[in-house]
Amino acid sequence: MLQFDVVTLFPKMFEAVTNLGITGRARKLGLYQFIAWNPRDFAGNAHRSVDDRPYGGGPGMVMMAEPLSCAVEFATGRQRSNGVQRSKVVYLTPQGRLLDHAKVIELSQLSGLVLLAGRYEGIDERLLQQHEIEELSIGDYVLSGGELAAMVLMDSVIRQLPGALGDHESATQDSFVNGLLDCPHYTRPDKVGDLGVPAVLMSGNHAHIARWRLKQSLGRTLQRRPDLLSKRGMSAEEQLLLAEFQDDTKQV
Ligand code: 6GU
Repeated sequence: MLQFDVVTLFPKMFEAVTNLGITGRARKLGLYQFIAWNPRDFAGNAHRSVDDRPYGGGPGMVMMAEPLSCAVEFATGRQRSNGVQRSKVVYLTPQGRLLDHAKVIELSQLSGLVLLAGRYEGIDERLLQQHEIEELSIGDYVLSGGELAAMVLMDSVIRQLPGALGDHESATQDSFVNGLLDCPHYTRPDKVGDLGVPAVLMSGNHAHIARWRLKQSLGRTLQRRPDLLSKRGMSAEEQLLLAEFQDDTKQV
């Protein structure tokens, strides 16, 4: 079972992930365990403060190394006594490497993750020097704290755990699994206003349907995320399908 220990000033925020939906069900099935550690409980001073003004001046506050360090050590200690040989510690920060599907798969294969969610302007750099910590970001924009980023990471990792998804939620057809964006989807009724459903999806011909879906995936990826397509490359068959997609869309 994957162990998630999260160091956060707002443990309650994580109830959204741990109690609801696919990720809530996965926890109840025992696919992962979640524990939150509040650095305030490790603050040494009487006021239980966990932040202070930045050396050198400037706006905002910086999270102090000591309470965070204690919390991380308790978290890794707990994981060790629960059979985790080596916990990976991740600090969620806009300065980190971008989280992507490959990293999600890598993390889903570990047995212990300690997630550090910062608040304020950042954390004392010496914490990152004291511990082996991987810095990860979820995108090029700023959040008010690392909690939402940690929850994004948790959700994306948990859905990869064997048994997390039901048959009708298969992860193998998701976007990014084959390096492409997902194809368009349709369900009943067959008319929405004057909009119908592509005839091929009603044909019952599974080979044609699979071919159409791959063509749509290739076309959408070219239009919306050409960077993904150049990174991935295309087979001769796929190049043919993409040329067809461009022909199809020209006529509209
Ligand atoms: Cl990981 N943390 C914060 N505070 N903001 C972010 C982020 C993380 N990733 C993108 N923006």
